[in-house]
Amino acid sequence: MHLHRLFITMSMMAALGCVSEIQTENSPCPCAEGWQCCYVGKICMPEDAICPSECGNGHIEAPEECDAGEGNSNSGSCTMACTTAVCGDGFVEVGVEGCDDGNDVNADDCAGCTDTVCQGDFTVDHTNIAEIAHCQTITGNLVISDTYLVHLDAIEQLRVIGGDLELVENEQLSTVAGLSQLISIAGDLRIEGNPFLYSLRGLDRVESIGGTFLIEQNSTLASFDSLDELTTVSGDLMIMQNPMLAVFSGLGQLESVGGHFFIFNNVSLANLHDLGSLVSVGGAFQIDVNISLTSIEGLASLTTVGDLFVGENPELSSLRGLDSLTTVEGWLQFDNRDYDDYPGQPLITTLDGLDALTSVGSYLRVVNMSGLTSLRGLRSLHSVGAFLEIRNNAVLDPCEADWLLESIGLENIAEGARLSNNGGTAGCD
Ligand SMILES: [Ca+2]
Ligand SMILES: [Ca+2]
Ligand SMILES: [Ca+2]
Repeated sequence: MHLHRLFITMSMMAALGCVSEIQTENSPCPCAEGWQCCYVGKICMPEDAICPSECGNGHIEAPEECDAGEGNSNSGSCTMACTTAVCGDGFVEVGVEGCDDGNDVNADDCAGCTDTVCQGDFTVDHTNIAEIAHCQTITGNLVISDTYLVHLDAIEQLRVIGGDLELVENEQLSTVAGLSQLISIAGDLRIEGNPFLYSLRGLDRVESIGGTFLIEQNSTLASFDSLDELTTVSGDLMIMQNPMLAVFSGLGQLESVGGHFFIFNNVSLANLHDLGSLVSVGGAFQIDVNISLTSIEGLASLTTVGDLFVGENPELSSLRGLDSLTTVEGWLQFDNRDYDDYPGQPLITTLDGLDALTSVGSYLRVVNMSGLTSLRGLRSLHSVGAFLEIRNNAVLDPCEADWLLESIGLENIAEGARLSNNGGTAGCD
C-alpha cells in the first residue's frame, strides 16, 4: 500500500518536475498528496496514520477530546489531559459543578456533582424550603418555625444535621415523613406547638440525638411511632403537655437519656410500657402531673437514675416497675405539692416496687402521700446521702417512719431525719 502510494507520488512529482525528493514518513512538510502534515513537528505522515499529539498546544489531535492550549485547566471545560470535563472525572468544573468526588455514589457528600453538604444554619419556610432540597448534610441548625408547610417532602435528601433541628409552631404541619433519610441530629430536636402533627413517622432512622429532645404541646400527637432506631438521647428528653399522647410506643429501643427525663402533664398518657429498654437516666427522671397514668411498669430495665421524682399522678396506684432500680444517685422524692389544683397520688398505698433500692445519694422525701400506709418497699435501703424526710402523709402510721429510720440506721443517713405529721394510727409492731 505504502509502496503503491509512494510510486504514485513519485510519478506525479516527477511529472510535475517540482520535487526531486521521495516522500517518506517523518519528512518535513509540505507533504505530497495522500500524506498529512502533522502539527506536532511539522512532519509528513500517511493520511491514515496517527500523528503525534501534544496536549496543550491548542490543536485537537487524536486521541485528545479538546485542547484549549494555555486554557487547559482541571477546573475548566478542557482538562490538563485534554479530556472534556465531565461529572465523575474527579475534577470540579468551576461554575458548572459544585463538587466531583470521582464516583457515581449519590449517598455521599457529592451526588451528581452537586455538593450535598450545606454549610451553616438554615431557617426555611414554605416559600424557600426548596433551596435546601439538595442538602444531605446541614452542618449547622435547621429551623422550620412558624410556617404554613404541610409536609417536609422537599427535604427528603437530608441525612445528617450537625446542629439543632427545630420544628416549632407550624400550624399546618401534619407529617414529618419527608425526613425518612435522617439518621443523626448532633444538637437538639425540638418538636413543639405543631397542632396537626399526629405522628412522628419519618424519624424512623434517627439513631441518636446529641442534645435535648423536646416534644411539647403538640395537640394531636398520639404516639412516637416510629422512633424505632433511637437508642440514645445524650441531653434531656422532655415530653410535656401533649394531650393526645396515650402510649410511648415507638420509643422501645431507647436505652439511655444522658440528661433529665421529664414526663410532664400529658393528660392521656396511660402507661410507660414501651420504655422497656431504658437502663439509665443521667439527670432527674421526673414523672409528674400525668392525670391518666395508671402504671409505670414499663421501666423494668431501669437500674440507675440521677434523681427520681414521681408526683401528682392521681391514677397511679403502684410503683411496680422500678424493680431493677438499685441506685438513685441524687434525690428520691414522692412529693405531692398539697395545693388544691394538684391532684396528689392518693392511690399509692405502698412503696413496693422499690425493693432493689439500696442507696439514695442525696435527699429521700416522702411527703403529702395521702394514701400511703407502708414504707416496707424500702426494705433494702441502707444509705441516704443527705436527709430523710417522711412528712405529712395523712394515713401513714408514725411507726412506719420509725421502722424505716431503724431499717436504714441513723448512722447511715448523712444529715439526719425529719419524721413528722404522719397521721395514721395503726400502731407500732
Ligand atoms: Ca493538542
Ligand atoms: Ca468534573
Ligand atoms: Ca458521590
